Amino acid sequence: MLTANVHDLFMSRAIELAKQGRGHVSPNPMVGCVLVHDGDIIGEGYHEEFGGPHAEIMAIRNARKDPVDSIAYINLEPCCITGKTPPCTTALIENGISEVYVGMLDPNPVINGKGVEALEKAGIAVRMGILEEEAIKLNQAFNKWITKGMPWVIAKVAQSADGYMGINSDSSIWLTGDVSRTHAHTLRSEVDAVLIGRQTALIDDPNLTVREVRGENPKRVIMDTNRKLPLTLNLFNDKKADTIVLCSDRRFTLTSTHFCKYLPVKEEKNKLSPIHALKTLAMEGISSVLIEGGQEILKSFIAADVIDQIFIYTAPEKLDNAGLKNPIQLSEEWLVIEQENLGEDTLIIAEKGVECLQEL
Ligand code: AOF
Ligand code: ZN
Repeated sequence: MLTANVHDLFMSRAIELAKQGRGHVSPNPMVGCVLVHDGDIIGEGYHEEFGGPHAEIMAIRNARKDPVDSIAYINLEPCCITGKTPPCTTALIENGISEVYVGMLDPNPVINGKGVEALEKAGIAVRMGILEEEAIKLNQAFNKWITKGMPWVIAKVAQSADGYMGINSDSSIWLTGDVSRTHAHTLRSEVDAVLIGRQTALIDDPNLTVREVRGENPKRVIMDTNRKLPLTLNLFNDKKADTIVLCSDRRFTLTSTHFCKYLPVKEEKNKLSPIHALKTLAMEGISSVLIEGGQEILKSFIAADVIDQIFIYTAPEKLDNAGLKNPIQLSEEWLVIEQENLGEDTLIIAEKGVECLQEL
């Protein structure tokens, strides 16, 4: 009989393996699987790419001996459906797995609990909720996307010590240091899409790619109601990642060109609706979005109450009565979950109250 602590250790390894799929599996969840026989790990695997084999199948394939009678540790309930791949429950049953330890139920409504049922029906003992909090956190984007049809939304802002994002909306100024820049690039590499407004696209002419760290480039999304942005912008020419332009559905229909995809979105008070914009992106398979500005976009997303997580990078210098105030106020509904120094800067990460599994 293994001690409880050992179960946590094996699950923790499954979660580490799962993380290796980051940037390659979305909008599928990140899943890892460890097979243990007589206290030894005999096989490991993870979901490596969207459409590819699931973690359980990889672990069975990679096993260095017959997996019969081994225990499987998986951060997500095994699937029992034929999606792009056959059900993992069948593979676990057919390979004689004796016990399955699961991090969290699959929130995917077509699976949710039915995977566990299928295993138990076949006489496999299932233990739920091992490192559940970590398992939920790891797949927070997938959990929201699959249950609500909305992506996980992160707002990122860089500000001066006195709370300004810049001098005015017609100019661009770099406030934070190198460590913050690297950190922000890691953040980019962890989301499916980065979203900016028309003004930021015009003034900064950004690439929105991942450069300071190794990682996948997210899709680039620009809100441009009237499709007026010049096609000379980097985002339309560098071919480094897909570019999506969200525009008004009153004037435009869905169009794809070789330089971008135009997606029509509902208007509300002459602006694109943040909620409809996010739903439209979710339908494109985008499960997480990083909003990188500017001020107008941040204001409209805050007003629509659609932000899940906020990253505030604060530089040590003041800007003394500049014109562009950071519109994000951390009111009491926000919980600061992390605070760290990044060189001379500080980073605060805040989240809305964490949802429990039942609410997903
Ligand atoms: C698992 N193990 O490693 C993953 C699971 O289209 P498919 O076949 O890739 O199935 C996608 C669904 O399977 C996905 O929405 C989620 O519910 C589950 N993901 N399940 O047993 C895995 N990635
Ligand atoms: Zn599966």
